[in-house]
Amino acid sequence: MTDFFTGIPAITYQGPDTDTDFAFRHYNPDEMVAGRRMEDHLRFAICYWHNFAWPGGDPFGGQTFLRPWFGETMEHAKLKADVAFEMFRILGVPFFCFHDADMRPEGASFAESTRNLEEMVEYFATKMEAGGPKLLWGTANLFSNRRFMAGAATNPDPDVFAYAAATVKTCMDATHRLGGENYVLWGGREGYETLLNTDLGRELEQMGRFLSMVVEYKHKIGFKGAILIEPKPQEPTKHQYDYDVATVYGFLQRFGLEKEVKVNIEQGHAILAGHSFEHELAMAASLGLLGSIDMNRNDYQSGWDTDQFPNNVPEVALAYYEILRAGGFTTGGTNFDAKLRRQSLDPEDLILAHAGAMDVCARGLKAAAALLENGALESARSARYAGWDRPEAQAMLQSDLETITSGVLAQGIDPQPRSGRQERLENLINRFI
Ligand code: XLS
Ligand code: NI
Ligand code: NI
Repeated sequence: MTDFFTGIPAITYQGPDTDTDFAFRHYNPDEMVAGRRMEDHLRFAICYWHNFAWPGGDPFGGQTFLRPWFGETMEHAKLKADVAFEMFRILGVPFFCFHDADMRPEGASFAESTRNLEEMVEYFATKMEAGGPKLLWGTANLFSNRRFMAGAATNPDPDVFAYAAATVKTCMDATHRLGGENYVLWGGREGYETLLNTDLGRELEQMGRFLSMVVEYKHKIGFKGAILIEPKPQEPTKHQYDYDVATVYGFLQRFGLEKEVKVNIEQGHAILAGHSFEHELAMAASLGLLGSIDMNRNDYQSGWDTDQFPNNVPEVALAYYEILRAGGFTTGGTNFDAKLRRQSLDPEDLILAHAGAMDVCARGLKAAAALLENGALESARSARYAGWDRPEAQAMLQSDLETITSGVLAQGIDPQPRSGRQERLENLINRFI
C-alpha cells in the first residue's frame, strides 16, 4: 500500500440522491441495461499515460504535478504501478491501457529498454492476478523520443523503421503476455510537416508494409485480440496519414487488411477531423471496422486535442446509440484517454474525474438503450427509405442509365420532396436524455 490516496474511499454506486462526491450516482455495474450488465456494456478502461506519466505541462510551462513516482528508475516505475493499481481498485474499473514508455524507464539501449519493460510486465502480471483489472489494450509510444521526430514506420531513415518495428514487437509481446484484448496503433508522428522534404507515396508504402508485419506477427504468436488503428487528422504533425475512419478504411483496403484491422475512435480526434463522434462511429460500423473508443472530448474552441473527461450526456448518448445499434462492444471498450487540467493537483482530482466521467457514460448508455428499445427513431429512419423496399427500386440498382431514362419518360416520374423531420427527431431524442 502506498499513501498517495490515503483517506479516499472506494467509489461505489449510491444512487442519484447521495450527497457525497465520492460515489457513483448512475454507474451501477450490475444493473441490467438492454440485456447486459452495465459494466459489460461500457467496459471502462483507465489510461496509464495521462494519469501517471504526464507531468502537467503545456506549451508555455512545464511540470505542475509533483508525484513521488516521477523519475527514471525501476523503483519509480514500481511505485507508479503500485499507485496506479490502487486507483484501479478505488474506481473498480475492469480494464486499463498502457504504452511501453508509460510503464518502464527508457534504457541506455534498445536491449535495456526491453529488459525494463519485461520486468515491469511481470510486475503488472502479479498485480493483475491478485485481482487487478484486465488489459483492454497495449500500444507502443513511437512519438515522444526524439528518434521518432520524423515518424516511425514512415521515417526517411530505415534505422528508425527497424527500431519502431522492434519496439512494436516487444509491445505486442507485452500485450499478449498480459492477456490484452486489443493492440492499438495510433500513428503518433506518421504524417508530415512540409511536403518540401516529404515523399508522401513512399511513406504510405512503408506504413502499409509495417502494418502488414504487425498482422503477420499477431497470427504468428496466436494473439487473439483485435488490431486497432486510432485515426487522428493532425497534431502532432500537420498532416497525419490516418486522418479519419474513411481514410483508414481506404488505406486498409489498399493493403488488403480491411478484414484484419479495426479502429479505435477517439471523440476529440473526430472533432479535429471536422466530424461528430457519432459520425465516425456510424461510419466505422457501416464498414465493419468498429473496434473500441477513447471517450475523451475536445474543447470546441481550441482546435487542439485537449483530452478532457466527458461531461456532455446528450453527446455521449448519441455515441452509445451508434455502438448499441452496431451490437455493442466485443473486444473493445470505453477507454478514458483523458487528462486532468494542469491545475487539478490533488490525488482526489484523479478519482473524481473518472467517477464523474463514468457516471456521464452510464447516463448516456441508459438513454441510448431506452431510445433504441423505444424504436421510434429506427422506424422513422426505415420509413424514410421505404421506397427502396419496392422490387422495382431494387431492380433499378441492377439496371443502367438508358433503361432508367426510358422508365422516367414512360412513367412520367416526377419526385415529390418530403420533410426530413429533423426537429421532430431531435425532440424525440430529448425525451430520452
Ligand atoms: C493521442 C492519442 C493517444 C493514443 C494512444 O492523441 O489519443 O493517446 O490513444 O497512443
Ligand atoms: Ni488523442
Ligand atoms: Ni487516444
